[in-house]
Amino acid sequence: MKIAIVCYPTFGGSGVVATELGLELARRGHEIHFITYSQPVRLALLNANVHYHEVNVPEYPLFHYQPYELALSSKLVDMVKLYKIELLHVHYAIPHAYAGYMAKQMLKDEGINIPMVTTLHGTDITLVGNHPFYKPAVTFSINKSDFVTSVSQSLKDDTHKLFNIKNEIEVIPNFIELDKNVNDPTIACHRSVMAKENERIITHISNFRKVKRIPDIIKIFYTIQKEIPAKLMMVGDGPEKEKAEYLCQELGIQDKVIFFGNSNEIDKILSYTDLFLLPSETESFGLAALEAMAWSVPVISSNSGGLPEVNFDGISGYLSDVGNTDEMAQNALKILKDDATLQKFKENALSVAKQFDIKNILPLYEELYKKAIKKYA
Ligand code: GMT
Repeated sequence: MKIAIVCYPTFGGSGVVATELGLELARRGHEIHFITYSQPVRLALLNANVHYHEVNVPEYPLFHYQPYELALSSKLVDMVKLYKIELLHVHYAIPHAYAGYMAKQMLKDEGINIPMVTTLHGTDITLVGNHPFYKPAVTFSINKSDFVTSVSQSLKDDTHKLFNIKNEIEVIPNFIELDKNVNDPTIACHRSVMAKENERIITHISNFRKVKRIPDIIKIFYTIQKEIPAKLMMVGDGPEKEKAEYLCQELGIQDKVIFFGNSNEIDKILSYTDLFLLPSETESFGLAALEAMAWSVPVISSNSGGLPEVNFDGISGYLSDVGNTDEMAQNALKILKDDATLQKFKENALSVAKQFDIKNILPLYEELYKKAIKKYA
């Protein structure tokens, strides 16, 4: 199949899912065209099956806001015609489903009928999309998609609660590529640079937005490090980062917390991590937690949104109410207190992650694509 994938190219779950999906589809022989404003961060290599088409929005003094949707839909029309693309898969409803629908209409005018699959990721529904400024356009473009998927049951339920959606929404959970998690003989060496042998390594990875509750992470770690030797790895960048750096100084734990900024070495960091923290306000799925679990890292998370569908309480980690940092810290200590308990949680985390193996999830997308293409055949 020839598929166009539209996504955000930045660090962030929806872009990561879209990129990994495209790469695996390409490995399976499909021709994939990523169409977005810059090369997706996880898209290292282009090859005969993986193309990237940049959407350019020329600056013009009259425009206070550059019309990205217009440029994206025009690019989609051109690329569909040039490469004979058979299907559009747009990730994140805003503005991708809207631009995709416009492209469909323009193509229809030229006698080309192309199906569009829209995948809902989370904040496009729960935070941003739900805003009255966007709601009519988001509702319209979801209803005009040929097929709609959501990354968790919780997100599907939220979508029905918040929008008047007439389309069926199929839940296709996010996935993980487990095969890459091979034993790297240099892991011990990387670990020793970050922490002493007796220190537990705790990690958080995100885009440091308010929804991630970054101060909660610092509070949880503050309690942990009072009880056991530990280091905190804070990976990513965003509006809450600086505040967190100050908070660490105020608490006098700055020497125990390392702020990495955005990193392309997530796998390396997770490979020597003992515990992952994700106390988010809401999380439609929590891909970062799954990525950690795939590296046998147990997770302390909130119980909001789709997190209970990924992190199993008392098995792959623990879940608590949003903001209950005391309980989160106590649960973390329960896991970290001795090697045998930690080892058990590590094994469990990996075995839960295996349920989300890309090999089990990808055929669900392939089936959907076939159905979508058939609709207009
Ligand atoms: O929240 C983020 O870090 C980014 C955001 C995105 O759209 O890139 O993530 C959303 O989509 C991810 C992939 O499906 C999910 O794993 C995240 O849980 C979801 N974020 C929220 O719901 C807050």
